[in-house]
Amino acid sequence: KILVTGALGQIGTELVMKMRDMYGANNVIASSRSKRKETEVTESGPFELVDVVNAQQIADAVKKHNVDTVVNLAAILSASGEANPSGTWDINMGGLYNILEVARENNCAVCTPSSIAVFGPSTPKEQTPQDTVMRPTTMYGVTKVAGELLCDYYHMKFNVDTRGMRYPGLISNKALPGGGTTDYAVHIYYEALKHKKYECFLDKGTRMDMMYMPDALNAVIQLMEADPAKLIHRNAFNVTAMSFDPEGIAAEIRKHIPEFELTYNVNQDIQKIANSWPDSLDDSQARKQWNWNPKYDLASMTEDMLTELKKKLNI
Ligand code: VAH
Repeated sequence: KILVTGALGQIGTELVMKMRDMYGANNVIASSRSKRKETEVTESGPFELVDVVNAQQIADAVKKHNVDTVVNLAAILSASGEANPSGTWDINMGGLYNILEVARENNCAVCTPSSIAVFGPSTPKEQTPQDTVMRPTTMYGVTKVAGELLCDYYHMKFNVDTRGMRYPGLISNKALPGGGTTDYAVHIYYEALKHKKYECFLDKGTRMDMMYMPDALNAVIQLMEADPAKLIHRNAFNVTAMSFDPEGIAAEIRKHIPEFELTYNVNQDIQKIANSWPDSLDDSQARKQWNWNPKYDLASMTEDMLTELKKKLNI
């Protein structure tokens, strides 16, 4: 039985539905700290109110449903994290600590995504290696480095089966992301369809690694099902699918919407975060150790995003 925390977020919304298809609805317990409205996630299988800063709520859900695996998606992202660094520490680190303690006591495996946010200005930007300098300049990044180390520690010290991958920016057409530096690459598709123009908060030439959500979901499934004996980098696998800047995604959109116009209104705080991250990752260790192999590139993602969003927006 799998408990997903942060199940109403950008990743959770789609991961819960995919895992319920694969493993059976009753084997995937969705949880979130609040339930604002009924959705397919809350209605198509078990749902629990769990705030990861409350260890008892995690333990109660794990025991009630006989959980053996926790996928912890509860986190405050990079841009919004800078507006509330202490809350970001409490949820991202306090929550993860609680998850790991409950997992240790109840013999659960734990999958927690890390992020390219673990890297900072002193990290090599091109083909960023799997093992390299990690001096992040955001609280989110600090919690992701510390989170990788804490997960390694719980595996080494208590033999908790901890696994995780460093996600790049994730692009999806179901749930909107919240507070991410890379989220311009989601909003641009909505704006292109609604207004045929987008004012980008990051500057021309800001290249970052990105991934389409279907590939991100496969990464969780593949890593969780991988042979543990092969997992050398257990909690911290670099994974990526593509790398582009705002001009790159705009040019691809123009293949479908020729009159699409991209303008810039740079948010200096978010630009500073984006500038501190790599331009392209080396994800060869994930490919080697658990056969990571993304399916979507910028062209196929753009085709699918526009097709799906047209339906969703009734355009
Ligand atoms: C963010 N989308 O922008 C997240 C992710 C690497 C990016 O961590 O904060």
